Amino acid sequence: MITAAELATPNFPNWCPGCGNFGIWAAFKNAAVTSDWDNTNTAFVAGIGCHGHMVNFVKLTSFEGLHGRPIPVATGIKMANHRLNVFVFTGDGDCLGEGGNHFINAARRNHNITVLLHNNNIYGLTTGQTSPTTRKDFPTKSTPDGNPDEPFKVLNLAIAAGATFAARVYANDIAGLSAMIIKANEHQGFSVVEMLQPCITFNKECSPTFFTDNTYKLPDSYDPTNIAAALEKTLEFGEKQIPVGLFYKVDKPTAESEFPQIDAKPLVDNQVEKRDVSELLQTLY
Ligand SMILES: Cc1ncc(C[n+]2csc(CCOP(=O)(O)OP(=O)(O)O)c2C)c(N)n1
Ligand SMILES: [Mg+2]
Repeated sequence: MITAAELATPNFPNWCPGCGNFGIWAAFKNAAVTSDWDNTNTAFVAGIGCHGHMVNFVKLTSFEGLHGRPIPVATGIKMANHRLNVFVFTGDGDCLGEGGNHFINAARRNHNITVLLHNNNIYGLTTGQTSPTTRKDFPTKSTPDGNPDEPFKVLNLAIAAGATFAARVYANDIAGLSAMIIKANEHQGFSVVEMLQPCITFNKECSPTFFTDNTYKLPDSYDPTNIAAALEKTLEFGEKQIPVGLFYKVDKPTAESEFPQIDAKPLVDNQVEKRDVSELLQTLY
């Protein structure tokens, strides 16, 4: 069994004290220890931003690439070896701004990966510009007179694009987030967990009290299999009115299972042998 000590790196996170990334970090490590995720069965990819520093603080096979591109790297890893649990840590800017096209198309294809979306409603690392989830009229460094644009409704977008698992959790609810990460990984398909993350330095509005005061848990009577009801629920966002929990879940074939050569066995298990391709090349002249 993997232990928390084995997941630790020598570096203590340099996130601002009070940053929601600490809750996400703790919840993910807790999920990894509970589920025995180690370097033989798990890999993760992170985007660029404060969230992306996760690669420095969790000792598992990981990759941090270009801004907005963690999802294509993760889908590549999953296609090459679908035995692995594959996670993406991505920011609201990374996932929905620079990487928006990757997000919607990976959802549409139902790649069997788990996207952990750090939604602090701001570009954190670059010190506080408007992101695609910043609320309309909110003043930021890039829009000092107020954001003129409407934000994305993250889970509405995810479900409409084809995500087969869509949930929202407050980042500092460590036990709840940890359980949701495990559930999202168990789901066979494209899972999105929107994590409501305080950025205490560059978004004074989305503070821990803002989230604790205004979130409520979806009731047990809520049916996450009804897509129309789920899409409607994702539109709800207001004072004392931010639902958290599992909004939507449906079983559909994953992208990987649609390819018989991958479904039969992971690509990495195939023997690579040298072949003479000169005859094939002749056909191209
Ligand atoms: C292609 C590209 N564009 C812009 C940047 C500059 N940049 C680095 S991080 C960042 C914002 C990240 O915001 P978000 O994804 O919300 O992550 P957070 O820092 O809030 O965790 C930007 C714009 C970059 N590195 N690469
Ligand atoms: Mg952000």
